[in-house]
Amino acid sequence: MKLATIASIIYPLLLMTSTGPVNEPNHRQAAKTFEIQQRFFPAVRELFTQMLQENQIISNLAGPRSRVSLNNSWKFLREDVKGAELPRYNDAGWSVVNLPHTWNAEDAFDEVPGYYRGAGWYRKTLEIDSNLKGKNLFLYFEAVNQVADVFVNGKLACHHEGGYSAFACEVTDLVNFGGEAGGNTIAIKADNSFNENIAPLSADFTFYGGIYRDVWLIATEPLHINVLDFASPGIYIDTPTVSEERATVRIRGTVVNSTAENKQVRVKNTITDARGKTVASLESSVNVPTNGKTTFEQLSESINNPQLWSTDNPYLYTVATNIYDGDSVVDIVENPLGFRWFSFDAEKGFFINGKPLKLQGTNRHQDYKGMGSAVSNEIHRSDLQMIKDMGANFLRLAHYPQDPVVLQTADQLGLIIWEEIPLVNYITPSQAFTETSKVMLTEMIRQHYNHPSVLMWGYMNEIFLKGPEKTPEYQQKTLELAQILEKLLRQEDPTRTSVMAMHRIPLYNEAGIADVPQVVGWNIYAGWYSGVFTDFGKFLDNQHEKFPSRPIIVSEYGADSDSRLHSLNPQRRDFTAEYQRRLHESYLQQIEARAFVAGSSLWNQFDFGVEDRGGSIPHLNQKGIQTFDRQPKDIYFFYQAKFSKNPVIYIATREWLQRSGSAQAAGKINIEESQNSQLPAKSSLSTVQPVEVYSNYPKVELFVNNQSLGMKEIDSSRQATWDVPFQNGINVIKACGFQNNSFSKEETCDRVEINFNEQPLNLADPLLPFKELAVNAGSDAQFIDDNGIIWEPDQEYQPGSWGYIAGEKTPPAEVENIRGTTADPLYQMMRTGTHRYRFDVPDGEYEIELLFAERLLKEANQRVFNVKINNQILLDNLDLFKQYGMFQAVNQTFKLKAVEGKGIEIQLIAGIGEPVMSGIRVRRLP
Ligand code: GCB
Repeated sequence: MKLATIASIIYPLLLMTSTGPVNEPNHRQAAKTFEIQQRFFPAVRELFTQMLQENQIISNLAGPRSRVSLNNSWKFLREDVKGAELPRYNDAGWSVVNLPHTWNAEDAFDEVPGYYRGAGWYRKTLEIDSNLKGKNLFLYFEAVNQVADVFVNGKLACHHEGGYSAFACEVTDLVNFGGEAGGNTIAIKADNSFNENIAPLSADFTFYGGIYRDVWLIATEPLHINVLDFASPGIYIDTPTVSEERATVRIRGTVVNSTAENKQVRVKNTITDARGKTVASLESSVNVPTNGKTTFEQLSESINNPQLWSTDNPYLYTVATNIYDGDSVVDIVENPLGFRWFSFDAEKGFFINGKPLKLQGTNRHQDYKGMGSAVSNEIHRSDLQMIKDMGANFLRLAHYPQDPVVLQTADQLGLIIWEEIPLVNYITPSQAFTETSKVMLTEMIRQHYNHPSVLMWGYMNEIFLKGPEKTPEYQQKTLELAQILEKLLRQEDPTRTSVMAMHRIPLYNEAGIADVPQVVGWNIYAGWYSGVFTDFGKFLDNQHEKFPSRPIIVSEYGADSDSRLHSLNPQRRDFTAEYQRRLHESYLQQIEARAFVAGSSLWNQFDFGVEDRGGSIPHLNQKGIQTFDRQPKDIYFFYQAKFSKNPVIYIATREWLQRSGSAQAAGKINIEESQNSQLPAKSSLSTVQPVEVYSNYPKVELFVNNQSLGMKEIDSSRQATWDVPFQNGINVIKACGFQNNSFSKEETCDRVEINFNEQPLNLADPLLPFKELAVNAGSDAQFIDDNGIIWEPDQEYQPGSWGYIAGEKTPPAEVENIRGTTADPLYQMMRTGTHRYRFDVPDGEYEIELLFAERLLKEANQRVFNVKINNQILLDNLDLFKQYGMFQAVNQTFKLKAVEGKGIEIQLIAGIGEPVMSGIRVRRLP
């Protein structure tokens, strides 16, 4: 047995034993395997590395065209080194990685600002059997971010710019066959440095470097369908006429001849339906000169009663293109085909196959927790499945072309696609930038031309957001670039619609750029970055009135959220799940109320990586309605209840299963009252808080601890709310959907358990003996930390209870990453100024933990203060910046006794500047 074979058996086994059970979901397993690969005990790894590094052997390929994965076992080094393209280069010390791979999966999430943007090398040896002599060989990269130089046996095979499209390079003349010269060395230098000539120059996502999609070796006969036409399938299919009754199909392509003679070839296209039945055959003959290429075009006869592709019934045909040299088939390529037609109307919105359809959709970035952009095809597929399961019919692939499997899955699931190239925030007004942008657009269109799901191509997102001074000259250059790309787009593909996404400033209209695309997309964050929810509808109405002939899509809207933050009084930018829900509920209603809005794509389906963001979870954009590892947030089910045709019943508080509150604060229900109602009194107090249910049943009944709180009608925003009296401890909540007042099946019910932590207003209440209390100082939101501790929203002191006396709330700035903690939100909010906190706890021994961070001042001696507890100075001349630096989480713990009914008083006393405090935890010692 070969060493490589032994290694390939033992190594995964070793990985398995060190990564735990193998029946975990694939992506988690993959993430762990990846982690282990990075950290595995170095000596053992080195041994297996050597063994795995034997040649990958390519032999005996079946059929006229074959495709072999080159994903496994690459040597990798994350730096630029001289001579790494040469076969003799010694890469023994490099790590071994499998593709897809990125070198930024970790450093884009650590506490050190910035991430590696530079060059990295990948090397691999490949033995190609001599029986492949005479074939044409290509390396096919689905994407490398962002510049790639591909070397074969030391020679440059191709250079590619742009990190999100595929490219192919022919290597026929560069390879050795059989064991000659020890196989072939494939070396790729990838580089994700900033490059002013390559978009994106700036954007709200991380530019993960590396070979993060699949790599293939393609082998064809010398007579073949063009592989090098911008890495497209070489075949372009469209439907010049299409209706419910009949359709015609046009098929274009290019045949390449690298034989030594001119060839007369037959091109035969067979169109089959989903069951494999042939519905049309097209045939023609083309003359292809030696070492040349010839294009062909065929038009089918009329196909009667085509099955249409739609979002409800995504019916796919297949077009098989066969190239014949005499009687033998020398190449076969298959492509999908869907029959559909569509249009946009500025007044009435979107139509597909003659029928109106509101585009109900979402946006998606391609990265995943722990993996960066290097995600498996399985994840791409399951992402789209989750979007489809939500009931969406529309997906904007923001802000770049995505993996081939994404487009295939969209075709199969029936998701309408808007795809775009990554010109985001600003441009470089240079010829070189224009050229790379044109190549990106051509690649995207040609590579994904045959996907019936794609209806819209975009080429700019919020292009006036950042960048250089927006001088009239710069505006003019940006407009010109838009016009160039628009023209190219329409030449390349007159069958689709052009779109552009813009943000809410007048410049797009003033500079004329909003007049360039056929459909305008607006990204609106009213009620998040500024303003209120209803500014959104007003803005749309205003645009529609001013530009009545422009079709409009809402291309983005959303709010960041963190499942650890909750509020009964949600506020703009508080990152609570509740605020996110309110915003989405309001926006969707405003979208639905406007027939002229063709549809919308919410921002964003999944949280995604943005290295330089510092929200409540650093390095993430948290506007996902699912987390970075795809856990649905409560708002996901609002959309499901709105969009899905399947029955939905969902108690919208799964992100908030640990609640707290005090009966008096929320409207007291005392023991007598609860005894008089139909609820049995289980504890001394119960606290009323709202619970919402999302459902598409007409009526829903809610039960709390088996007692009905009554049946309610579900309103047009697919929800109903109950005031639930929570009792201290576990509360079982059940909601059941009713079709026609009759309900029988258990599966129409949803059930959750909420652990309620009753906080009496009177801390000395003997019915609920005081144990502990944690305060999220300066914040109106409740925060649940990794240990399950609930940090209560701040409140003003009332005798008998607890709270602040004086001071002010200081909300966070845009970007704040607090080091040394995962509880960033606790430190990002604080109380500022000379102030006190009182806790009227019973006498006893206590541990008090105080939380601080310097978030605002960049110098020492600007903020110096004392902290006294029960009149004793415990922190003297605290200068957070001087002692700990900026953005560092600081915790100080003290023990003391509360005596003579005096409770605990914490005083912050200014020396220089204003004192600050972020949190307090008071715990009674046993
Ligand atoms: C936008 C951008 C998108 C951002 C988003 C946000 O308008 O198009 O790239 O991620 O806003 O969350 O701010």
